[in-house]
Amino acid sequence: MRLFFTLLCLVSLGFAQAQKDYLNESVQQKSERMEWWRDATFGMFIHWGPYAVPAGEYKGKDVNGVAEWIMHTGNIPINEYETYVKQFNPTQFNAKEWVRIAKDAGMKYIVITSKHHDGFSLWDSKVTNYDIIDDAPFKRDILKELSDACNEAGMQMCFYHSIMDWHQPDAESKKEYTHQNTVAPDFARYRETYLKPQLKELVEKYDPAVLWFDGEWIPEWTEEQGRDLYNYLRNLKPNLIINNRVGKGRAGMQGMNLYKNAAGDFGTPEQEILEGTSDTDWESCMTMNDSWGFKKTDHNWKSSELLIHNLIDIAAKGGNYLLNVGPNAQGLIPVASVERLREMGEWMKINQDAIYATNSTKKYKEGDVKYTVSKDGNFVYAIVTKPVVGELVLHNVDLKRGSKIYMLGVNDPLKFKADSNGSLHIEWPKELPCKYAWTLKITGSPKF
Ligand code: FHN
Repeated sequence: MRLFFTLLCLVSLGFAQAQKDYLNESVQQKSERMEWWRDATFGMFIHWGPYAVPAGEYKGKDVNGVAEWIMHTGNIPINEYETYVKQFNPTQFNAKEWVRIAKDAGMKYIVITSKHHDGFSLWDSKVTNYDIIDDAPFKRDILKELSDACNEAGMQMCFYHSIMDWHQPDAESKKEYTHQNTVAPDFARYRETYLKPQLKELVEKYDPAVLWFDGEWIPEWTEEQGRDLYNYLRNLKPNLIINNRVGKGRAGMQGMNLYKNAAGDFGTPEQEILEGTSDTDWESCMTMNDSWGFKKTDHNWKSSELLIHNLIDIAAKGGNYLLNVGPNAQGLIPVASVERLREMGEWMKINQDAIYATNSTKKYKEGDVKYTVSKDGNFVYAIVTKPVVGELVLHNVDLKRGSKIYMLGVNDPLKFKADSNGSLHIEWPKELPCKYAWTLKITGSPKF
């Protein structure tokens, strides 16, 4: 008997020791864990699943809103939505090609929907058959192929995962999304026997760098459950990064924390960019057209110039840019997206030093110029977003005496004069190395 209790104590002690509290880690510890993410600045968001089959159309009519919500906005019963699952066979899917497109665009990480609100799993899950191997004709593990391609290319693999689940009977009481009149569900059972086991699978099988939660707004979910889930996942993988939608702390689409110790590592502005800089890490997620999931009638594409200017604005404010693509039911990223990403990559090849691994500065904007600062503090990057005629005057930079000013992509230094106030009068070059925006590399420091 004594031996039994001794063993029981040892086991429970061991378990207790394993459950470390990561909610109160030091600033230094968080900085070390977040460093690659902060340096990366630019990532690809991928919304993909059976909703790519209807692609925004139901019973011959265009369904209003984003395509990945069609089950709800189209009022589609579960058994009818499952017919799209039976048709989801993206035979042209090529993970290496998707990763190449992202890498060539200058993106450093990919966040793909492992499970969106419709509850369908894009990997071979042992927790359910409602997944790409068991219930769809495709029978290939999409997340494994994409993870392997990311690892091969040095790209960070990350997963979006919805807490809300329109397919699991226990997952929501109001049934406003699944139109099911079933008995009162057991949300705790869904959380403990479905949600958490699936997340454990994802962490242990694919080793994601980030878990990007969503669908946390349902009444069944609480900040307390979010804090528990955050710790649970960090105990599975201590250097995992998790967004602030793991709890209830985000302020709607503005995305930043409503209160100081909200669970999660970064804020998540959606379809918008913060007004200014923030002491909290943040990442703006945005679509290239209007829909996250592929929508055949959505041709409202943002220009490459606007996408590049968004990236510059976000980097100057110290954030990350998570730019979305919605692949179609054949497994192809829309041509309009690929074309814009190619142009962004051309720009990044010349100007990336002003975007990656930079810090923001208090006065990050001066007219049509956005500023970033190199991590070592030696250089100021002045990114000019409008063409200049004649000379450009910069007031916000302390130039290191005797140093030169270069435009990234141009070999020879630019001609300039510093006036008695230290303002720099820079002669604009005739030949420009790229379109849409141009970076001046200045040895010195920001005045503000
Ligand atoms: O409902 C989702 C939506 O489908 C999409 O996934 C966006 C992107 O993060 N998040 C939610 C809307 O806020």
